[in-house]
Amino acid sequence: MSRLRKEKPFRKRSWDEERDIDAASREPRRLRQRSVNETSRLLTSQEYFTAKETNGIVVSPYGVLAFVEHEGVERLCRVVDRLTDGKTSILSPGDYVWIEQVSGQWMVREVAPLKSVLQYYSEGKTRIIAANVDRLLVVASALKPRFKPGFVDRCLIAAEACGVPTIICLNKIDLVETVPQEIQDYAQLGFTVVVTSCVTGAGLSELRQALENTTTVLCGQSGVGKSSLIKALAPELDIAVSEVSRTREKGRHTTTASRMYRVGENIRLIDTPGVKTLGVWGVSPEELDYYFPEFHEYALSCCFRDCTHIHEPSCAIREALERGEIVRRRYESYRRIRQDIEEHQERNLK
Ligand SMILES: Nc1nc2c(ncn2[C@@H]2O[C@H](COP(=O)(O)OP(=O)(O)O)[C@@H](O)[C@H]2O)c(=O)[nH]1
Ligand SMILES: [Mg+2]
Ligand SMILES: [Zn+2]
Repeated sequence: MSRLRKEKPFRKRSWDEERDIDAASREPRRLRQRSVNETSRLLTSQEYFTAKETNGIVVSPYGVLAFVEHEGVERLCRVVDRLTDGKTSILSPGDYVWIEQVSGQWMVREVAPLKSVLQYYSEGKTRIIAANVDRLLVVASALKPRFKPGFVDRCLIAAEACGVPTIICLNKIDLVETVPQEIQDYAQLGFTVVVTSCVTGAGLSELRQALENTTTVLCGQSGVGKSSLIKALAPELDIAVSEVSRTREKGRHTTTASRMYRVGENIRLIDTPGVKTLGVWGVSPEELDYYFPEFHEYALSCCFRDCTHIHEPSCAIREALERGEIVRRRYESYRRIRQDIEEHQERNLK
């Protein structure tokens, strides 16, 4: 297929060199300061962009068009050629843009540099889920679909690799008698956990509180109740839940068919129908242990500096595991993810 334009669409690295977050993200991950659920290092959107530079925020990109929130209303805009490849634009939900009207047609003329970006890897490509997000809300359900902590682990790693703090939400708690042990483990590890039900309303005010003043992306398997949660927080919104939304989204060719919703004055939520799983392929096997915070205090005591914590003698992590100081399920999750990453690397080298 011939391209309409030769030049690749591009985003200015920065409008202001001091604010070049790309430079920071080029540092090796290990060197970056981190702590579980750290939130203070992210500037708020208001701090980062002044009104002069941008006047809208992308709600949902659609081919060379985009819905943009501007002056409190949603406008359908055309995206300037420079920011498209003729078929799709480089915009993601959450992108800050400058829009203006040209002979009656709203146009996206400029896009701001990224403050943060939530992305995943798929088929050797980086795909952006959302831009300028403050949080990732990892949604799981207690039942229907069955609770899969391994999926939650992967989401936590993918978010951490993007420098995006996380909240874990266990929904559909009305369907079970007790909160699963794995959820209690996450809380004990220092992750923020909220347990909710869209049916009984349990935990919803706590969830709202946790989301206050943020732009948050919801991710999780299909059917866990992401759309229902948004609807529960903002009943006035017209959101499709369940089967309807799933079939409709199949026809869309953008992989990031996500959409931003405004909940009250201070909360923006980005629903991600297309994201079944966040690949953690951006993470190398050697640095995977770094994404398991409970490993940190032991990892330095392993006999081998490049210990994989799988087969080496005198492995402090496996010793801690035997003593019951590391949760076995998390360790098994580490092994599985590590194996996946290695297999993925091998496939890509062939
Ligand atoms: N029992 C129960 N069902 C729920 C809850 N939240 C959502 N559901 C149902 O789960 C199904 C999938 O919900 P949906 O919001 O479309 O999930 P999504 O695919 O993650 O957006 C729908 O039939 C909802 O009515 C809940 O808290 N409890
Ligand atoms: Mg949905
Ligand atoms: Zn080890």
